[in-house]
This record gives sequence, structure tokens and C-alpha cells, in this order.
Amino acid sequence: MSLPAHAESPATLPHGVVLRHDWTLAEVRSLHDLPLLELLYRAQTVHRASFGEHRVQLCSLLSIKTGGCPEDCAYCPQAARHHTGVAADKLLTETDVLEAATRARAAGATRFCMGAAWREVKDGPQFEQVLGMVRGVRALGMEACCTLGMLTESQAHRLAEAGLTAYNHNLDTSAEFYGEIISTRTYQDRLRTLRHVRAAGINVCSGGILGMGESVEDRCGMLLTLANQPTHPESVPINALVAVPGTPLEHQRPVEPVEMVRVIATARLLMPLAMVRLSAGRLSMSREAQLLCMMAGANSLFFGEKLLTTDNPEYADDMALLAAAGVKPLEPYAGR
Ligand code: SAM
Ligand code: DTB
Ligand code: SF4
Repeated sequence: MSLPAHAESPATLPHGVVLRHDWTLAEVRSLHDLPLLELLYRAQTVHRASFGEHRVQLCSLLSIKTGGCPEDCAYCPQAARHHTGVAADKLLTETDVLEAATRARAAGATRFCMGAAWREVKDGPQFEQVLGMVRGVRALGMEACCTLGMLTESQAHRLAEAGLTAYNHNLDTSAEFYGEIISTRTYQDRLRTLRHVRAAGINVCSGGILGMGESVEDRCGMLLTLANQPTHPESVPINALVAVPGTPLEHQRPVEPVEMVRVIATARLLMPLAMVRLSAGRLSMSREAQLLCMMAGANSLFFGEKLLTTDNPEYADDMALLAAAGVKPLEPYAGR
């Protein structure tokens, strides 16, 4: 199955799938709060109409530059000011990254995501090194995604020239709650980078985290902001907070799986063609909860024993889960 080409799609697609960019918060909230089985039914219906058979894209994640980040994101184990035991490392070499990408491809990954604990990209040798990594991953026939912090317009263009498929830059939560979580940058900074990514012709990957103390209204507000962009993000990662000791959020109550299911289903209804990625936090979810997230419209997972710095389910367990449920992984696809 190939992914639908959907940038600048018409408002109504085959099978009655409608793309809207004028949602109101009340509408989003009323979808989110539907009786659970009704919500699941609607999300499944839209998912089927958009994608046909349910496939799951396997993505691999690598921290190419770990720790020592100057930002103060309250959830993040890589912020230098949080004492989490994550050491600050240097940028990995292109050779090491491409070895990891080759292993990920052999294990079934069709997308390789590279994360750096940077506030923003700085022009210079390190950025050139990342561009080399992007070219190398694309040459392996995989989608390449990067998450490197804030980007200027010209940096986004350079990444596009290198063949970058997608740029991950999460809104994380609502504009209203953002200041409770991060003080070293603004929501507007985040939206600006997303505009630079879009303008350069790179696919947008943007989502958020549940379980940071935000309200349901904040979750709906974040989804509303994403869905009301002039073009929907092609990719929407939904993370459950991994509460890392040493971060200000270490004592947060874990998010209920059903809250993940509601947000994923709402994302599916608002952004019918997006890849919705069940991202961090799977280690604390049962197999059944993960399957329910897939039923709600999640069609991508990060696999491999580590996310960036925290643990993720064992590869064999994930493969066993997908096999037992008869969920087929997405085959590699050509092009962006
Ligand atoms: N520094 C870049 C940035 O902030 O955009 C890229 C790396 S950052 C680690 C990527 C994303 O990981 C964050 O936007 C956040 O959504 C997610 N993340 C970080 N720590 C997390 C945690 N403890 N639990 C869940 N998601 C987390
Ligand atoms: C995203 O939304 N989740 C991934 C990916 N984008 C880069 C990162 C999750 C990181 C979880 C915390 C860690 O492992 O350090
Ligand atoms: Fe730095 Fe990104 Fe972590 Fe924030 S989320 S502290 S910007 S690595």
C-alpha cells in the first residue's frame, strides 16, 4: 500500500472523507467526549475510508546528539538543568548513524528518525554532518525524519535539498498550557518553525504529549491547532509522558490508556490522512491498550529497545503483538 498523496488535497476525497481546517474547540471537544465505542466506530470508519486495510508503519528512532540541552522542557530527560543521569554526548558520526539505519531497515523500518537535543540548528560543520546523514538514510531507501529544534527558512531548504522526508517539531500541548511546561521558547516559535518546514516542501510531523498535568481542553486545543493549519500535518505523534526521575514531571500520574485512545481517535477524525503515531509510553501500556490505540487510528509505531534515551518495548515483543493481532507492517514506499 502506498501512502495517499495529500498535500493541498481537495476538501472532499473519495469515500466521503472530508478535510477541514475550520474546526472549533467545541466541535473537537464533542468528538473527544463521544461515548467511547461511538468514537472508536467513527474513527475506524474514517481510517478505513482514508487508508483501506489497516497497516502499521514501523519507524526507528536514534538520538544522534544526546543530552546537555539548554531548553527547560519539563518533561525532558535531556535538558541540561534536570539531573536525570543522561550524559551530554557529541554528535554521532555519519558512519555510526548509517550503520544504525541499515540495521533498522533490516529489522523492517521504513522510516528512520534522527533526534538531536538542540534548542535550534546552528549553521556550520555539525549541520553539514546532519545533512550527510539525511542523504545517507534516503540512499538506503527509507523515509528520513529529523527533529533538531528550531529551524530558519534557509536551514529548512537545505534539509529539503538533502532529501529530508519529514521534520518533527511537536506542539506538545495547547498554547494556553505551553508556558507551564517550557519557558525558554514560545508556542509562536514552534509554529514559526512549522511554517518554515512547510514552506520548504518538507512533510510536517507534529503532535504532543499526554499526562503532563494538562486538561482535556488543552489536549483538544492542541489537536485543534494542528488540524486548523492550512495543510494538516502528514504525521501526528501522540506520546504518553515517560516520567523520568530528575525531571519536574517525575511524579505525574500515568495517563490512562483510554485517554490515549480518545486523543488518537480524535486526531484521526480531525486529520483523516495523517499518519498517527503511537509514540512514547508504550512500555507502560498493555498489549490490549496498544491494539485499542491502533483501532482508534494509530498506524505507526517506533520499534527498537530505546526511544531517544528511555526504554521502549522489546523488538520481539512488538513483532509478536503485531503477528498475534494479524496487523501487517507497511511496506517501504518510494518517494516522499
Ligand atoms: N530538541 C528537539 C525538540 O525539542 O524539538 C528534538 C528532540 S525532543 C526530545 C523530541 C520530542 O520528544 C519532544 O518534542 C517531546 O514531544 C518528546 N519527548 C521528550 N521527552 C519526553 C518524555 N519524557 N515523554 C514523552 N515524550 C517526550
Ligand atoms: C515524538 O513525538 N516522540 C519521539 C520522536 N517524536 C522524536 C521522541 C520520544 C522521546 C521520549 C523520551 C526519550 O526517550 O528521551
Ligand atoms: Fe531540549 Fe528538545 Fe528536550 Fe526540550 S525536548 S529539553 S528542546 S531536547
